[in-house]
Amino acid sequence: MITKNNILENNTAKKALHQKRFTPVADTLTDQGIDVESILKKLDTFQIAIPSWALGTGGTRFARFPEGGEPRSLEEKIEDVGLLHMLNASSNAISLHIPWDIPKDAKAIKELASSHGLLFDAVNSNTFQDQPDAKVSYKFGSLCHVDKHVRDEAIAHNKEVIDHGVALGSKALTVWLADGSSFPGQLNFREALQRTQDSLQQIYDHLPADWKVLVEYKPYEPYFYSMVIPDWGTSHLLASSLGEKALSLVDLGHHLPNTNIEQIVAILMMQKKLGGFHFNDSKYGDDDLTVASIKPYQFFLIFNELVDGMQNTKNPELSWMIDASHNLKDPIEDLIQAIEAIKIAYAQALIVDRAALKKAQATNDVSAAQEVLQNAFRTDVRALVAESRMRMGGAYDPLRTFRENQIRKELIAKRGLKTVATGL
Ligand code: AOS
Ligand code: ZN
Ligand code: ZN
Ligand code: ZN
Repeated sequence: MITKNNILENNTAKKALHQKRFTPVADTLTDQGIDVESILKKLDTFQIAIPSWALGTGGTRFARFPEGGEPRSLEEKIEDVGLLHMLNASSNAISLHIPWDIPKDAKAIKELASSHGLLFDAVNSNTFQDQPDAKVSYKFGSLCHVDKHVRDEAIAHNKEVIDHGVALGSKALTVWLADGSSFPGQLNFREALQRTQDSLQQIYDHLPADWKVLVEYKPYEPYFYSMVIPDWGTSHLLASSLGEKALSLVDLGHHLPNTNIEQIVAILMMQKKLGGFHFNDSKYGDDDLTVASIKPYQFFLIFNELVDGMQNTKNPELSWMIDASHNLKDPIEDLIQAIEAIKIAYAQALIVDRAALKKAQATNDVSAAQEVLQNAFRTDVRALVAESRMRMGGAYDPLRTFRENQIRKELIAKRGLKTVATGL
């Protein structure tokens, strides 16, 4: 398997090539009055959590075409995230989904993760499937269910997930509810939301003092008439009524086409209620495609609001997580591309001339405002991202390194061709 030393040796070999790319962009930015060093420092420490369910090949409801060499256990998932982190120096955390990835021996799992330099970000509960030993069924909902027994089971599960998270050093619970209805009349909207709020309150009361609960929303799927938490407004309403530790989580694929997500980000940050992200991209719905593979400009505009919000609001620190499904690509390659896309958008948002933008806004100079944003978006910052990555010990070109070292081939040799990782 590839080592840190291999990466460093390769970086040294690429040094001249890198300088040729890095110097012109650094000079151009410096000429524009931008402090390149301070931008690099921000990139250096930026970390994005990898979900434990994204390391295997996903599928659609029609078929799944496994890549081979998928992690067969939580331990192997941690190894894969460790490998990713070694390559890109930007994914130092893992977001666990329970019960898909129950840490049987929390201490050992924590130690293994830390040997790879990894922490645990938000833990995710799962009340959208019936597990083999389930006492109740979530077919008609979980926290919103009409039957108190079912709600109690779902609440107890969420509390257990918090407990698992505590043992691992995690600091947040993400709740995504599949609860909803597929036909008019099936659910009383008001009562379903009220039951959900009451159930969430019980989960909230189980949170340790330094924890957060992140409430995800989604307009449709798996139900196709109504979802109990369909949009950011409902998520925000719940988070506000629950208390300070409750925040909204934005999954980029959980909006109807053309929704202005950047505005949602701005509003939630103004309210100090944005908790974090599930990064992915979407063309039609919850497609879970690679970050910025479809709408890179929108993604940049979202980061532009994030940077503005991080500088000018008191919004709490955000949880950055990927939530993607890899149907056609090698999951590790896809994650490498996702992290790269996130860092590019972040870097572009950091080089936005905020003073010029403010001035354009104050004088209603619409053309100038557009120029400011597009100047940043059209700057090729890849060499900046590479510079920061190499400073942090990552690879000059993680995807290339992954391929040249034939890592997937090695994983297949070790784990087999017909392995199936837990997840969707
Ligand atoms: C589902 O659509 C949501 O994006 C959730 O975050 C979900 O828990 C995750 O995708 C794992 O399936
Ligand atoms: Zn999500
Ligand atoms: Zn989703
Ligand atoms: Zn999604």
